[in-house]
Amino acid sequence: MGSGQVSNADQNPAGTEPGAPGPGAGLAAYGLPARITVAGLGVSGISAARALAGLGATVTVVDNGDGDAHRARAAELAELGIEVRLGRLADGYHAGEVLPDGTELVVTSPGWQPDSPLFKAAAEAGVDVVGDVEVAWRLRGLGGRKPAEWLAITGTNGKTTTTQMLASILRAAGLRTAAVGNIGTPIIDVVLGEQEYDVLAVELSSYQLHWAPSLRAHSGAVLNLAPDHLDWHGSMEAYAADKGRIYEGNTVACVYNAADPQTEKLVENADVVEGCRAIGFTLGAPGPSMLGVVDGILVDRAFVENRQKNAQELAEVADVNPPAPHNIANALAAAALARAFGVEPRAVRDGLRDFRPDAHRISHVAEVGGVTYIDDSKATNTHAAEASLAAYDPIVWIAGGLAKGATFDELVQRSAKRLRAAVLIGADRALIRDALARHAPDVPVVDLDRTDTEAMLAAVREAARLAEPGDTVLLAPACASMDMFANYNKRGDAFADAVRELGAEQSA
Ligand code: UMA
Repeated sequence: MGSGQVSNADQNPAGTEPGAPGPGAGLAAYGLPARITVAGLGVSGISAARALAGLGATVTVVDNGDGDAHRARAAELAELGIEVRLGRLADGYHAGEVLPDGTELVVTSPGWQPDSPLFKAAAEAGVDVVGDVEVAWRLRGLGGRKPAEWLAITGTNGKTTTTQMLASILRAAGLRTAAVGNIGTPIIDVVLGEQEYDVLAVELSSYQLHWAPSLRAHSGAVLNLAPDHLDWHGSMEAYAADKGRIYEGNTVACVYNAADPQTEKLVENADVVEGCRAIGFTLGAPGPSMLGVVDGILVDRAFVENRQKNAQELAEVADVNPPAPHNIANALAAAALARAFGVEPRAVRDGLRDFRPDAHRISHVAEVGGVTYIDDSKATNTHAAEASLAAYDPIVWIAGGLAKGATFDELVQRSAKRLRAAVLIGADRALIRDALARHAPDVPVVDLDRTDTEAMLAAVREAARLAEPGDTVLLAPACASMDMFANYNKRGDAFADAVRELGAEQSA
């Protein structure tokens, strides 16, 4: 881990308060110019456009979409004096391909690929591109109020759960906090909102980190690293490098996963503030400067006096909801960040006890005919699917969807012995079928050649036919859902509906 005082004063005048100027004093005081183009009219673009226009910027929003929803949003922004360019322009280009005249900064939504034509045009014009997280970081402390600290979380899997656990712990400690960022609440809205916070639990995607060059969190955590979003980043190295940005300028703790050496390497490569510590978490007994598990107890050997000899009990494994191995790791990471912020052990326990996981994350749907049905629709990549496949045995596995460039050999190899059977759905199911044929040739496979929404009911019926009492039917698709559903929530809902229908049929 490199050390040295990280100065962000040049890039982040908002962080240089006291005495930071109020909104009327102009955006320049916050490192933001007057004419800004916002790329994307989704959740983050709308938030950025409203905020920047509210602070006096001349804002143009560009978006390649042109549907009814886009037009309705554009009409709302137009009332605020914001120009919105949608769909195809008169010259044949899409709105999102053309840099509006006079643009001094592009604020992009996270989903836009780094090689988008708009960014090429910006580079040619010498115009910077940043994301909404960067804007939020520059604007924190607006009006001279004390900025909340940021405890930041990223990783391929578990970041939303960990962020929610962290917020729950911080609340249990009596702190004013919110879970923000990739989790769905645009961070600009919280930073500029009326409510004041002591500390924010910030979920950051690799996309958001890519576009947030001056972010300097109090403490950061990378939960794990596995290939994902490689089509966006171009390579695993680029993806890891963007994830590693979360550690830049940390002041108290860089939290890494001792079971995933890549995360520790990212800490070693980070440039942090003098005195910032590397803190590991492990499912085994922790060494000094680590959190871990001993005899069913979550213990802290990092934020205790005389850590060579002492350990502090934080909570029991049974306090973690659900107490599956990957989720205990999430809890340890959340606890590490909270402890780095000075939270007492009792609040860690209370916060973990209070936490309830979201739907579609290894959620128990029903038991029908002695078979348990589990919905892990949120398992949109192989790494997440592997974690849930590790928690059950024997399994009838429902998988498939959009592979996003992934391969399935390792997942199938590691999980094969737990599989009773597999039922495949979705556009890229052949990739999973081929991996099963290579590494689990004895596992019966039903390849449902369908991508319609009703296919889920057919998949559940097939799974029920293949399952024996005591088995688990597990929806852990290892793929994105958009080939068949609006999002993973809808896919999980379809699964739960199908299981209920099956239950009704069987009890009729
Ligand atoms: N668009 C274009 N051209 C492009 C790409 C997109 O015009 O080349 C337009 C689309 O028509 C659309 C808008 O841009 O109108 C969408 O922008 P976006 O995809 O960045 O989505 P937002 O609605 O702004 O939501 C984003 C995050 N989305 C992504 O990162 C893809 C949300 O994370 C996040 O909750 C939200 O900001 C608030 O911070 C979602 C996600 O899937 C949950 N994240 C990925 C993940 O968790 O794996 C990274």
